[in-house]
Amino acid sequence: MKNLILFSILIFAGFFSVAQPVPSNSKATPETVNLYQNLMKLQHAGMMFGHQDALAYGQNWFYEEGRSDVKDVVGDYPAVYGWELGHLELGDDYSLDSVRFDKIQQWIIKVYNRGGVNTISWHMRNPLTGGSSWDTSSKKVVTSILPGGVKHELFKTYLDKMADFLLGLKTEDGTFVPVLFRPFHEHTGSWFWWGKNLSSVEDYKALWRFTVDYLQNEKNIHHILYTYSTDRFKTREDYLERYPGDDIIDILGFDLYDRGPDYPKVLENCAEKVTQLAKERNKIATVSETGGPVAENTTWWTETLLKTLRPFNLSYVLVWRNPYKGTGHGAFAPYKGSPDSENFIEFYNDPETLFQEEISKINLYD
Ligand code: BMA
Repeated sequence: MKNLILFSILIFAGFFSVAQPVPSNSKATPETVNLYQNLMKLQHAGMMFGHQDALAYGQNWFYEEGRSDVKDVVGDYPAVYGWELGHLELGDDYSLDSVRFDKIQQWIIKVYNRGGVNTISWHMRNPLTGGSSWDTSSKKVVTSILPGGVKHELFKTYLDKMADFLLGLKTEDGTFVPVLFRPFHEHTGSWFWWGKNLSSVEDYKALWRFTVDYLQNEKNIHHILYTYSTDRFKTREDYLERYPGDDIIDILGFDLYDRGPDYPKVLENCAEKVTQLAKERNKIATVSETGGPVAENTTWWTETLLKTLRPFNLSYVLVWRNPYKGTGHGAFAPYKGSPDSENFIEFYNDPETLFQEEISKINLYD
């Protein structure tokens, strides 16, 4: 039944849409254009589930080929896979979460081959101070990396490394694998060096515009959909304050974690605003990061997350990582034997949620 509804919507949308929306980059590869158009249609049919670092490690394992904590619980993979590229800019072999970059490339290609969706985040180090993404000791970082700034050349080397990584995402027949790219995220907060109180509105927008222009025009990279992703916000104006422009952004998202009783209300407000803004602009809408206290609130998946998001046309909701042995924070997705597993199975079985097996049948890249 679930699949029947899904296919009917996609076929109907395919036959009757007048002008198909296109990604912001007029040189986007055919697979990227197809992904964009199919994600647009799919967000009316259901909401994909995503998990950060899903294939790399889980609560109690690291690098076990074919494994995923979500799969251990429901027998199916997530539909969306998040990957973190922090420390790529240093020329390191490993991400800040200890995952090899060459393995991430292999997994991204594997996911593409089975019809899943890949999204990349980048907790880039502070190019001015040499500290981490969370080093907010200077308000001059963004200015310093823009053209004319003292760290501009250094920043370009960061982008060069990102470009090399992205250009390495190629299948055996030479097709570039489309990915969603979500840099400079959570900028309505002030915990990263690119955050609200750390840079001016103009500089933040200029940072985005330089980055996209450099990757597209200097590096000839055309297999990316760009995601603008705030943290919590109240109004449409708040959301759009630092929006760099419809001509470079494809996906409108926000990150919001459940850290207290106001979560459902705030989530509802953000989802309502973002889906509306995306609709007006012919763009895709997402909850680009979330996570709840699932160890204690064991019905969080259906009673909090799904109940709140069900009314909205969202492409996907991605939960953050399950750190190996709980280092740093607890697991945001279920894992074998986790107290929320039963509720997650209910979430999985709900017609609204989409996982790998369902989206494999559609072929988002065709
Ligand atoms: C944060 C935490 C950190 C991690 C970072 C980048 O939210 O999960 O442990 O290093 O994201 O993935």
